[in-house]
Amino acid sequence: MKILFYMPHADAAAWLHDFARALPEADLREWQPGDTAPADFAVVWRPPREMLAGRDDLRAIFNLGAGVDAILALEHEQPGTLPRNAQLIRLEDTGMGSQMAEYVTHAVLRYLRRFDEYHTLQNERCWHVLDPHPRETFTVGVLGLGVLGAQVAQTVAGFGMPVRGYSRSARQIDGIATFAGDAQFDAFLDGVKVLVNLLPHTPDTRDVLNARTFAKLARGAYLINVARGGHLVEADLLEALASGQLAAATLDVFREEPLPPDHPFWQEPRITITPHISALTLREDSVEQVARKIEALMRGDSVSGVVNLERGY
Ligand code: NDP
Ligand code: OXD
Repeated sequence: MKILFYMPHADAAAWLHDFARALPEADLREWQPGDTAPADFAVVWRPPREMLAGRDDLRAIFNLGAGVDAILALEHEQPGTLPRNAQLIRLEDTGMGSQMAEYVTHAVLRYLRRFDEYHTLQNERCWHVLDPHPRETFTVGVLGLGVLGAQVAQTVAGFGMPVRGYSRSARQIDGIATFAGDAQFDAFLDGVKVLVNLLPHTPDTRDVLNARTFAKLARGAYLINVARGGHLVEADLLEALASGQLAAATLDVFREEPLPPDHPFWQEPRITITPHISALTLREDSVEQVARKIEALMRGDSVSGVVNLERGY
C-alpha cells in the first residue's frame, strides 16, 4: 500500500523510518508540492489544501493530532477539498492524555497553593503568608470529557478538589459530577473556581470562553485553556482579569500561533503562556497506533477515532 506523509517542522526522515519498521510492506513517501501520484493513505498534520484536494484514491487520512479543526477548515473554506471516500481518523491519546493531565494538574495546584502569587512576592523580596484557598470550594470544571478531558478530570480529582465535567452527551465517570448539553451548561459553570477547556474546536464550541461564561464562575476564578485559541474571546479575558472576575489564566493555545510579539497577553503578568506544548504528538506511540489502524483497514475491519464530519470532531 502507498502512504503519503506530511508534517511541517518534523523530522520526516525519522517518522518515515519508524513507519517503515511498523509497516514493512508499505511504500512510504513524504509529500512534496506537485505530488499527485497514487496513494492509499495520508498521514498528516496541518496539510495544505493542494495535498488533499481531488485525491479520490485515498482510503483514509490520519491526522497526527487529536484536533481535526485545521483539516476541517480546509473543507469549510472550500467545500469538496476532502476526498469523498476517505475516512478522517484522529489520534486517540497516544501519550497525550498523561501529558495533559500533568500540565493541567500543575496549573491547578499552582493556583490552589497560590504559587503564582508567591512568585510575584518573591520578585518584590516580600516575605508574606497568604490565606490558603479552601480545597473544598476550589471546584475544577473540565469542559470536554473525551479521551483527554476524562483523564484530566480523574487525575485532578485525585488531589481532593471537587471536579465537574461537561460534555455533549451524558457521561458517567467515578468521582466526577457530570453535566451534558446546552441545558446544563450554566449549572456546570455555577461557582467553578478553575475552568479547564478540553473541547474540540467546532462551530458549536467556538468562542465558548467568553464574558458570559466567565460571569457564571466563582469570583476570582482561573482559566486553563489547552484546547484551541478559537475557543477564547481574547478581549473578554482581558476585561475579566481587569474586573477581578478572573484572577489569572494559563494559556497553551492561541488564535494566532506563534503568539505575535506585540500581543497584549505577553504584557499581562496574570496570564501564563506556553507555546502549544501541553500534549505533544509522540512519534513512537503515534506511529504504532496509525500503523495498526492501517493494517485493520487493509483487512476490511473498522477502526476507532473516525471523525464525524457533521459534528466536527
Ligand atoms: P474527544 O473527541 O475525545 O473529546 C471531546 C469532548 O468534548 C467529548 O466529551 C465531547 O462530548 C465534548 N464536546 C464536543 N462538542 C461539544 C459541545 N458542543 N458541547 C459540549 N461538549 C462537547 O477529544 P480529545 O479529548 O481527544 O481532545 C480534545 C481537544 O484537545 C482536541 O480537539 C484538541 O483541540 C485539543 N488538544 C490540544 C492539544 C495541545 O497540545 N494543546 C493536544 C491535543 C489535543 P461527547 O463525549 O458527548 O462526544
Ligand atoms: C492536537 C494538538 O490536537 O497537538 O493533537 O493540538
